[in-house]
Amino acid sequence: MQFELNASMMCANYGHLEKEVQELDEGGIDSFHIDIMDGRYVPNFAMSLNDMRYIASATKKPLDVHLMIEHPNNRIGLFLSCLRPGDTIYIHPEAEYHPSTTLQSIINAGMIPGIAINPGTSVETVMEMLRIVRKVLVMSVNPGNAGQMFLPYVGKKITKLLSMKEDMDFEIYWDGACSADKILEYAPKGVKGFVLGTTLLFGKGMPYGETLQNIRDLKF
Ligand code: S6P
Ligand code: MG
Repeated sequence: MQFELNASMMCANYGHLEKEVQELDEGGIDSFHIDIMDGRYVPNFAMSLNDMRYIASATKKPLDVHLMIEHPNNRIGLFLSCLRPGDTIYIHPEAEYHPSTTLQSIINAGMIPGIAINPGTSVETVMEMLRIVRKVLVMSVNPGNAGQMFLPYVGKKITKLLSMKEDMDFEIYWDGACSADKILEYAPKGVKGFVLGTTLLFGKGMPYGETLQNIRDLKF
């Protein structure tokens, strides 16, 4: 079964960030998920530009930057300047007046454009943007914090997106409270990648490589 595992770096141990990145990299993580918050679009702050720059310098694996900020286009150059071609930027469409302009800036810079869809946002609301993006990050918790409970009503939206992804040419990623049973259920249906945080990867007292291998060894 082919699927990607992405590490939610806001859940990492910042006392040993170099070791965390190295262990995840060598343990077989596919990409590093970088949560950026502004305390306005969501009521929290998470990672900084410096964290992002450091991680980009410490690994050759891709970065997926999840912008939970108002009007990302006002600052998009700052984020783009920290990234390498082939990295991904997700924006929340409702945080921008002209989200398709922001997505075009991401494309023009050689990055992969994505949108993040909140639990309370319908597919219909973002329909036109599905034609522009290559990745759709489905939030299965409300944005702003790690360690929250899965919101089961999101399942129907994933089913709807799965039925559209071939025609509209995008891939689906899962963000929030991702557990082994969710990977077992949704990877075979076609969800391409899963963001792993406190539910499955961090703070378990187990080497990351072992956890990642256990996930890849799940019996589908
Ligand atoms: C939430 C953020 C997510 C979390 C991730 C943590 O605002 O976008 O990326 O960091 O969900 O995983 P978990 O397993 O603690 O929910
Ligand atoms: Mg995220």
